[in-house]
Amino acid sequence: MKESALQIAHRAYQPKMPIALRGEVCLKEGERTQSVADQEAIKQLFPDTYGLPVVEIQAATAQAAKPARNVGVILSGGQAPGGHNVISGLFDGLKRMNPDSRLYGFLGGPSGLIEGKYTELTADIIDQYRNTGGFDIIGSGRTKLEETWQFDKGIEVCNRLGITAIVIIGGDDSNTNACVLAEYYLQKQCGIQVIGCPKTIDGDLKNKMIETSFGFDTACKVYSELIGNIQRDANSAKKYWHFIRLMGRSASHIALECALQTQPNITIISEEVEAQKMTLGDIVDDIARVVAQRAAKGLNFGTVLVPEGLIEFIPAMRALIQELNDLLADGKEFDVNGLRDDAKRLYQSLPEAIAKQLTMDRDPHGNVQVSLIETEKLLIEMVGKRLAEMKANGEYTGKFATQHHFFGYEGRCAVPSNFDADYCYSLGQTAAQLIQAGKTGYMAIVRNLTRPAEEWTAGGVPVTMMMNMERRNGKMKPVIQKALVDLNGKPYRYLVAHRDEWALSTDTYIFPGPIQYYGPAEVCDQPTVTLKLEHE
Ligand code: FBP
Repeated sequence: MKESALQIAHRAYQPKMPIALRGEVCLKEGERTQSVADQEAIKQLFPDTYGLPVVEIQAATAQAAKPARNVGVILSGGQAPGGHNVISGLFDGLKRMNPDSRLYGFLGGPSGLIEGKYTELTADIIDQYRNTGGFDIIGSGRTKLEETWQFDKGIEVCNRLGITAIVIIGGDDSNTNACVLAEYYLQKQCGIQVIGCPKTIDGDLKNKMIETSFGFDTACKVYSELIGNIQRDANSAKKYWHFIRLMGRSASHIALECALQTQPNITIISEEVEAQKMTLGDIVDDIARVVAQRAAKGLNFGTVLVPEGLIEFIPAMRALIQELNDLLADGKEFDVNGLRDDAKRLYQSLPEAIAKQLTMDRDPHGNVQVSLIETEKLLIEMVGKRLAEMKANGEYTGKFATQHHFFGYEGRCAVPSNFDADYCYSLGQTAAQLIQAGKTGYMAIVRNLTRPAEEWTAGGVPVTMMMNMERRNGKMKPVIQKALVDLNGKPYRYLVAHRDEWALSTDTYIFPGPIQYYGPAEVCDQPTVTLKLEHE
């Protein structure tokens, strides 16, 4: 197989690790914990994994020899840069504890466990994938692990391979399922531990204990490079408004981070739209106003960042989507007459393409597939109409030529930034230590991430601590609480403080350029602006 120069050179990159993970370790246990909400309900559902303490890994003096362990690993959900480094960190951590330990990768996501499809990950295989993007070492999938028969199949497969621990690398839903699995295996006393790792480019798996999910850093840097390039083009040709939709599912963390990195003219934040109870018409009016103001200064160009989940945050649209979710639950056929009157009216008022996109198949977790809804085109169409009205009233005299973009898949498998390469490798090593310590129902965590890697801290957080009850597929379910953009947080407040200046200016664009892997730390090892504003 032919490889790029970076691929070859980068295999030798040695991820930086916290000091605590470099030698012998011991675990320090904190106080017992409780879930972020709905404590009684979560406790009843997770009697054996509820209330466990947070644990921190600390350096220790030489320890007794460790037994060899057979461990299985699963990549779950959408790709995120750094997944291969979680696996190589886990592999190195297990082998360091006992060279006879073995790591099995389940193929194609959680379904690999149920169907018994696996491969043994040997040193040769791992070495091919060190510091690379993608999840192709074993593949990923979105099968939901939630049924007892699936859990029992998992026991059969693990027993066959002598596996006594499974690491699930996934987002909030996959880690919720990891905890359900951990609880079931504990109750069955089948001797299989389950550990999670916080993955998702969306950045919405973060809380008091998890500073950021892996992949967010690289994905935002890739998108910001592209946005910066587009801004240079816009500044040069001065003839297009670029509407750029950014992945991220419900939360606007990616749009916000990219805005902080590139300073576009307009950034929509879904959480703000919801808080201000804005309608689609209000959003369109706001954009049209800035387009007209720039046109009055002779600037018929600009950039607009649109978070992919926007549509769900417009209150009337959210109610419609909720009704559609319930209507479509369990694969039911869609019938518009099943909607209540106001939802039906709104549905019928939408452009046909968007209405159709809203009724497409849900993902296995019952979520609407927002990446398939072309909100940027909807906005271009509606802003165009609004500007035509303004022109007729003499309120606007410019030209509105547009380009639309959707950045999502471009960033999910990029070569991980040094930050993600280091962070993920440390997460994998942490997972190995949690397994060795006999923990289950925990997620591996690495914190203090705005500091140099040697000062990071590592440990585990019980998954039940992050849970609350939410309505999914028409039923109340225990799930890890999703983190949306905090409207009192520093990253959002920074945007608000600069938004008017960025809207009308010609010289505030920032051009971040491509991710750098070699060179000075201030160029290569920087965390996201969001992390810096939140934690420094
Ligand atoms: P995860 O939540 O599984 O990490 O996936 C993130 C994501 O990239 C979202 O940003 C996007 O909406 C979705 O996956 C797209 O899903 P798919 O890969 O199935 O097209």
